Amino acid sequence: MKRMLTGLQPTGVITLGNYIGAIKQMVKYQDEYESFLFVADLHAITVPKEGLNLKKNTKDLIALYLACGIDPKKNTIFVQSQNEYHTNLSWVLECNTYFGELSRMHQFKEKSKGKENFTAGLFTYPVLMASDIIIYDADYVPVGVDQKQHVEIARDVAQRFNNKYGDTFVVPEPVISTTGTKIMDLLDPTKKMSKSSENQNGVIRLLDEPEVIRKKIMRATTDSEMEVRYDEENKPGISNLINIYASLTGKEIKEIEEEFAGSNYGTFKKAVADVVVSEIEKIQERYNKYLNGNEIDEILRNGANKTRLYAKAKYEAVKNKIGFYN
Ligand code: ATP
Ligand code: LTN
Repeated sequence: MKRMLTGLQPTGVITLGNYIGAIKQMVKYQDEYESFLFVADLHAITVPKEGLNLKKNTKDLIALYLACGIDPKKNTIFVQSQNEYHTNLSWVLECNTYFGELSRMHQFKEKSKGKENFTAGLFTYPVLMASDIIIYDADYVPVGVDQKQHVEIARDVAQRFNNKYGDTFVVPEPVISTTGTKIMDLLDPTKKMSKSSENQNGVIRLLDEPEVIRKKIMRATTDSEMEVRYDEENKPGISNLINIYASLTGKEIKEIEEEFAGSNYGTFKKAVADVVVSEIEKIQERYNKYLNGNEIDEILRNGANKTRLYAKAKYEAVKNKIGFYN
């Protein structure tokens, strides 16, 4: 059975973008693949954030994974920092990754831009991510399009290691959903909807009150035309809402344009708000149940035990190939 793996950072309540870009895909494929889903807490400290409550965010994120339909019987769920083999392997991979490669990463360029002090961890972030993936021989990695470049570097590093030391790692492939690959900020649709965005009015969080979600969508930036038509370049706001609607209803873009031909933006926005609220309300009910129950600790204990065994075996194999003293 092919293996699928992805992680999200516990940097705040997850957004509709995270849900559509990453979690919904894991739910969709959990019957088809052996699935690994983790909390990328080591990545969450690459950009210092004041008041970041990692423990709380981690538990909340797991409760949200479960509430979104991730089945703990079909997925191995774990916390990255509970498995030290990821960072052990990451060092070895760093010694097989080029400075130039890491300098070209869009995320690094964006997050370091204009800053005098950014961490070395922000720079080597993609190497730890490669380690997260290849230590489990993951075949597929569902991510939003913003992370595609990082999965590509994981491929390059895996191939490079295999060429140098002999077949060791499976070369992973990114899996990007065709609709809604990148959900944009509602107020600034040229920017990705992001958990850590400063203006929360442009971001839908999975734990926002339904009324708040409706308001955010009704106030989303659009254009001065009247036509519900997909055109990312000239109509980024409407195109973003079409993407959201398409990902949640499973409808094609063409079908949506036909459905709303002749409707004004207000009618379309209301329809988008209805589908978003209906999906999120169901998630919120289940979230509260999981957060107040005691399943999570056990799920994480099992996840840590299982993944440490896998990861240790791979790391030992790597050490042998390199020729470290054993
Ligand atoms: P931060 O703001 O802290 O950087 P983030 O919201 O960008 O966080 P991550 O934890 O970095 O979220 O990403 C988790 C997953 O969600 C990744 O696979 C990423 O590609 C996906 N993702 C994040 N934002 C979006 C978005 N706006 N649209 C689609 N997918 C997204
Ligand atoms: N960088 C990713 C989180 C992440 C990840 C991974 C995703 C860390 N390690 C391995 C897929 C596979 C992000 O910001 N979403």
